[in-house]
Amino acid sequence: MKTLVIGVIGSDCHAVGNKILDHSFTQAGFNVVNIGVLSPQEDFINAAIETNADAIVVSSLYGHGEIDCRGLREKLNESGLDGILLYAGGNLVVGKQKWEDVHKKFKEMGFDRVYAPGTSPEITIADLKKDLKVED
Ligand code: B12
Repeated sequence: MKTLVIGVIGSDCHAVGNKILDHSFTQAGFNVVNIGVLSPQEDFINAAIETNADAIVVSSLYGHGEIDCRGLREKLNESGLDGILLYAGGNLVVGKQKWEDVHKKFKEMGFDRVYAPGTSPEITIADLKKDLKVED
């Protein structure tokens, strides 16, 4: 069974989507380690190390995702988690920035997949199965 660390990064307290993702990923057959809301980058890294995780799925809802996520890939690399699958989604930036620009920015920050607002968990589940080579 593949292990996912999920959580809401930074000073973000939006809790409902996190619960839904936890439920959806668990139902889809993943071992979910949910570090919850208000999670600093270090908590994602420590949880991934402690649980030997296969992927990290970061949520950001309150608009400060870019600041909160910047540097996470570099810190993962320094912690020996180089190459770990890293996704981000939610409402990653404030207001109405062009999605292509946001997507490009997060890809440049080292995220493997970046999801637009309103993306359903099913899409992420299909991508996780593909990227982690999970048989259906
Ligand atoms: C409820 C709510 C609150 C509550 C949160 C209570 C709680 N503890 O959960 C309170 C009142 C505390 C709050 C506060 C704030 N909020 Co608020 N809040 C909302 C609201 C109305 C609903 C959020 C919600 O629960 N949605 C339902 C769940 C199911 O949806 P979700 O959270 O979006 O999650 C789904 C998807 O995003 C997606 N998803 C999430 N993560 C990921 C990750 C991946 C990889 C993928 C693929 C998908 C994915 O899947 C989830 C499940 O379907 C939204 C507006 C809205 N209609 O969405 C604003 C909203 C999120 N809030 C917003 C803002 C700005 C704030 C504040 C900054 C306001 C302020 N100035 O104080 C603060 C921030 C507080 C903080 N430190 O976090 C903005 C964010 C704007 C942006 N990003 O551009 C929104 C969009 C409102 C708006 N239109 O302006 N908020």
